[in-house]
Amino acid sequence: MDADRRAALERIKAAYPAGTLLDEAAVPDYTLPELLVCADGTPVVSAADWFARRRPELLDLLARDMFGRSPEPPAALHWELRALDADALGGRATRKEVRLYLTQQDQHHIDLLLYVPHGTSRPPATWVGLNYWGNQSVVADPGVSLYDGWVRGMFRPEQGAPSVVENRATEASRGRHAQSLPVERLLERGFAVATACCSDIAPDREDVFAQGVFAPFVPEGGTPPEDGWGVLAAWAWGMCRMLDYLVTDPDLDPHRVIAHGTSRLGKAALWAAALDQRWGAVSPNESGCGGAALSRRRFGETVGRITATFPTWFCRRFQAYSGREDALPFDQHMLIALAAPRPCYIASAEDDLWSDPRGEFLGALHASPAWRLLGGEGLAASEMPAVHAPISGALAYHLRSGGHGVNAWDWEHFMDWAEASLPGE
Ligand code: GTR
Repeated sequence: MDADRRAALERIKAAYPAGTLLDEAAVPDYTLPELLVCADGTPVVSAADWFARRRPELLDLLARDMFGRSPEPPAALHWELRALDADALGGRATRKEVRLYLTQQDQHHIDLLLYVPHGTSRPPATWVGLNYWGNQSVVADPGVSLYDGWVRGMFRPEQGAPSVVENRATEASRGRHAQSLPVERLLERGFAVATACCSDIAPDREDVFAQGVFAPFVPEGGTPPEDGWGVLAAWAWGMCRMLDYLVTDPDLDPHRVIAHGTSRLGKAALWAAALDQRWGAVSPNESGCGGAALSRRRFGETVGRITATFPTWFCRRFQAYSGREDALPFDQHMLIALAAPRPCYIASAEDDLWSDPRGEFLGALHASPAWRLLGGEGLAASEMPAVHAPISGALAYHLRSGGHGVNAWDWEHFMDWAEASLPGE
């Protein structure tokens, strides 16, 4: 490591809260719970064992102690096509705005935006990612309805007209966050893309349990039970409701729908793929603590830190593991393994120490036995790769240069991987 890089790393580390573990040498010894041994001690030796016993057991543990238990899909789910433009984006795609009603009385709905590219030889694969600032924020298309619900304020001051004023998106927000879900580039490469605002499912704020999908599904309108779903589980569940619609749309290939998300939305994407095996693939980017990074390493963001800062994200039982990571009956390699044998791309960024890039890599590595058990291949390397040297395959990993976020370099690799690893004709 040269002197400039060393100095840059020191600056990055100094910006994190005091007491954050940021040195590899300080990572404590730990033993991961066995992926392929059932709770009763019997080994998991076949795909049948995995699907009948181990997978449901892990899903239950992760629901009980971490994400919280979600309701069954609502029987009353129905939808309405509210707008259709077969000539969107200069004739390159068909745009649909679909309202998903979760209850018969329309107590709550999710507004889904879908683009389908023109000129593909067969129904396309679809990327699905939630957004923070409304559907109009990911694409500069004046035909998209401006989101009128609550959105987060901006973290950083923006150039030009503000895209959020008093927690409402403005016209200036159109296309401002296109890098997070690059609709036009995805269409250009022949993918369909669907999005919804995460606030439509559950706004990321303290009083969330009286809002969003919690309102109709947590009857008392109060705090969910100790093992009841948190915000990440609600987002994951909401993504699965989007999938309920997407698998019925004749313009799309129902077997090639990819759950994507960066950071907190990446944690939710992983849980969505775990909950629902209809997802064809999953792409969690910089999902960090509570996502792909091993909790027992305690590197960067820890269970204690995340549950204190974001008490609504997980179920309340997860808080009991603050500082007690070794007592967790699982670790995050097990969450990743629940995606097996489907394609899964774990991605990290070199300077994003808070998300623990090595912990994310090790999560993928230790999930590999599930892919091998199910007839596929695990991660094709056992050492952390260099920056910008992706490990390709059904279970893929990359480390990008730079900090937290998602950029065009990430996306080109995600798309290459999707083309190579989703089922062919
Ligand atoms: C951070 C949080 C991370 C990650 C990130 C994000 O504040 O500590 O776990 O979710 O936010 O979503 O950008």
